[in-house]
Amino acid sequence: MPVRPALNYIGGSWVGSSSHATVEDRNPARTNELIANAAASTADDVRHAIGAAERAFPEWRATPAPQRGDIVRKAADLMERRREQLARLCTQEEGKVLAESYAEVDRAIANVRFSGGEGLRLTGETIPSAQRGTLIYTRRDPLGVVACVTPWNFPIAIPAWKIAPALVCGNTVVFKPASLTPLCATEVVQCFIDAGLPDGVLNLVLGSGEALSAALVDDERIKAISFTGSSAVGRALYARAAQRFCKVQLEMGGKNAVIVLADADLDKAAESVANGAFGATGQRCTATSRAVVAKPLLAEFVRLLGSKADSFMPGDGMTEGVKMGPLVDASQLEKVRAKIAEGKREGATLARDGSDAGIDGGYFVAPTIFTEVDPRMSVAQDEIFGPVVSVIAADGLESALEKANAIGYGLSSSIYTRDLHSAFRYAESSEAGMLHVNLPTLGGEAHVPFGGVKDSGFGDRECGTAAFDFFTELRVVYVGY
Ligand code: UN1
Repeated sequence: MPVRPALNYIGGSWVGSSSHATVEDRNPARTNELIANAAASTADDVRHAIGAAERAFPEWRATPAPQRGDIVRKAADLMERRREQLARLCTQEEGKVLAESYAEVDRAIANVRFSGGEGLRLTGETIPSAQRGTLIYTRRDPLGVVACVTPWNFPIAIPAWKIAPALVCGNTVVFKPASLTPLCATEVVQCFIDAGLPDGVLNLVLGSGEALSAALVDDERIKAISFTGSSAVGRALYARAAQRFCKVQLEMGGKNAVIVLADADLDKAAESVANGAFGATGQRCTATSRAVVAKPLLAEFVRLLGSKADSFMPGDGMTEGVKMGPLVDASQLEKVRAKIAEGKREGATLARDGSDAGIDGGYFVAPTIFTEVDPRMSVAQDEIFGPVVSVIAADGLESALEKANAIGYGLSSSIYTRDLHSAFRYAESSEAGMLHVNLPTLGGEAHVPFGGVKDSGFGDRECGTAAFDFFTELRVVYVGY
């Protein structure tokens, strides 16, 4: 198969990097398979993209919101028509199994369709004035040029759910996807182009964060940055953007716990932890990475979790029967293995060691389970972003809550119980942005706000109508009559 170029899209044209440099894009399940040579862009390319977006802004802003929404909705229809092609590309480029890729594409479609519809509902409010003969109303106006900076682990859905609301709100966009998934980004952009987006309204710049982030973050013309990635990068980005009061929205890491109380449906709880920990090879910020389990159930829980882990056969996500794809690249493989070694050194019991999956040709690990984990150990504190779960023992509800909360992150959490008091007590005290009762820590629905607290999230939520708060400026008009 000929190797495709992956190009930038600036001002309505597909173009290479101004430096002519490229980087190889390889299949993480078959590292000898070169998929594309992707543009390695420069700060100059970023500036060109911002310029194109700035020039396109007045006309796009003047386009009525329902018409902007129509174009975005057409992009969703095109994604639906290209569902299979997008899903296969996602598996080939990111590694997740095909069923997971289909689920991701479906989520992208739902998000984009929802955002398109919001073009009809970009409403403000009227507020009664304390003065006679005065009308007060609010407007939601676009910000200008905004940047969408996205990770490799949901290379279709996250770009879709940032770009679509940004556009419907009337902003023009510079999109900087993760350097590991340039073709998924290209195909998402193509859906928006083919839906009829005018030139310059959406621009794509491929390349590494190290090379491009300063040019994006420091440019006065960028009015907002929506970022998904690690907490360390998010923190640095926020500090820098704050220098010029640039609006930011940060979706960052997670270390999500499932609490399993003594009255839980144990099989359901173990299934939830297995799917949460090993699904998508643990490479999602809502993955389950801690199970905080009531002591009387502990032995049986670990046995059940182990047997469910056995069914997560690693391999090429294109292959029927494979349930867990590879890690995304060599550095993730090294990091996950190092974290497993660290857990052993700290004294946690390695009940199932997946650091060597015994498969050649890709970045494979297998499900890994630590037991007898102290909540202060690094395996219980640091985001690993691999199929590794730490089982922590708890005495009861309050001890479980304390252990689940004893962490810097706060994205998602869950409890398994049949007791109403425990469920609501959990809902009021879990330090996470997305809570689940008798459901996995994973995911989120397209039309529902998504995001975390503590080191996991900062700024307005993504998705749902919350995304429209982030991508607009609220203005107030006083009218005397
Ligand atoms: C999901 O887990 O279904 O980067 C979505 C991430 C999150 C999105 C996850 N921002 O993993």
